[in-house]
Amino acid sequence: MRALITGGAGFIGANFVHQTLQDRPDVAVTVLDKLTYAGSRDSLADVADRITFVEGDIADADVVDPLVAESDVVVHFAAESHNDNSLNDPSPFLHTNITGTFALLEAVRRHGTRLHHISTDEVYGDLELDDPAKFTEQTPYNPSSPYSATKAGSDLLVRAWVRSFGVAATISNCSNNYGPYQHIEKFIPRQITNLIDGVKPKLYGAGQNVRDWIHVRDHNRAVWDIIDRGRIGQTYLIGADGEKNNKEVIELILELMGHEPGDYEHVADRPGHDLRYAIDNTVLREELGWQPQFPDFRSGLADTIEWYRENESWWRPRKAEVEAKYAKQGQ
Ligand code: NAD
Ligand code: TDX
Repeated sequence: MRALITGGAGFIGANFVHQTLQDRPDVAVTVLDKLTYAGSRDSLADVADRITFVEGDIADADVVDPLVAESDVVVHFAAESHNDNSLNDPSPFLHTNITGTFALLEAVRRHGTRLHHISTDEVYGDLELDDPAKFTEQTPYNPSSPYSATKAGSDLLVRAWVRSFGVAATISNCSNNYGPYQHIEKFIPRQITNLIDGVKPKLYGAGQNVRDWIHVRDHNRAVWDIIDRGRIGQTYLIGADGEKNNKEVIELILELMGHEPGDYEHVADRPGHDLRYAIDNTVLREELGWQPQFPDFRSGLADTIEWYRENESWWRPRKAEVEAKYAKQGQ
């Protein structure tokens, strides 16, 4: 089987490439990645001789078409992925998330290639903190930010191409991932690398916002389960019952890195900041038999801290620029 992995030089995609090479020796891997600020060849350096790497834009039909033609499955991770960036400049989010997904859909339509589209629980908007409800596959779309609106748009394009043109696609909407190779603009690696630098972690607003954390390897195992056994046209929610508020996460990072739990600072809140995400994973568990292998957030976080300590050369070149951008935003 030949798999075309878009966004394979990003956080989740790079982990997916590593896991696929480890667990699926029958799969030949091609990565298509534009190498934006978020992508890094370094994330694939140790497997460079085992994959085909193509630097290019998913919105460029001339690049995409021959790659899709020679593939059995397209696993579509490529996206602009950071909410804060989408508030500063939504334009690349429309280009990659909407126009890029459209270009891939047209290519899989032409060549009859199977597509799995990676999306986010943020398409459902947010839940109240005291609401016992969780998102299900039936929750209506209600995105809040330019990022989540463009992801919602891309999901709806996929659904329309399945219904209108019979494209063989599935969609998954996952909660917040953590683990190695995550860009240091994101919440958890930003705080870990701040502490390594002797800087206090930064909590947006009061820090009561809840995210439903899942280890990246558990997300990616679910993606293979869906490619192997998912029903065409179906949406699957991926989550590991990992709800925590941001203050709890910062306190745990502080504790695991040997600091006092209160040793962080409050910074400006994110405009339109979603309150709570929570995934009901019943369909994934019952239909596909998926179970998380890393359900213990504390030990997964400790391993992640260790990874950033041991791989400073991977993140160090980006740190000053990321923090300068946040400083301008009062964050
Ligand atoms: P990331 O920002 O770390 O990586 C994105 C990758 O896509 C980068 O390598 C970048 O170079 C590449 N890319 C961007 N624009 C491109 C283009 N036009 N053409 C080709 N490549 C392009 O993102 P991530 O956190 O790994 O997220 C991957 C996917 O998972 C995204 O679709 C995101 O919406 C989804 N997702 C992420 C999370 C999370 O917690 N990070 C949770 C749920 C869903
Ligand atoms: O310094 C920070 N301090 C802080 O309190 C940063 C960077 C974030 N936060 C808060 C904002 C969020 O409530 O932490 C939470 C997590 O923030 P992000 O890492 O930016 O993630 P989020 O906005 O929840 O979106 C993530 O999960 C869903 C991914 O970036 C998306 O790609 C995915 O779709």
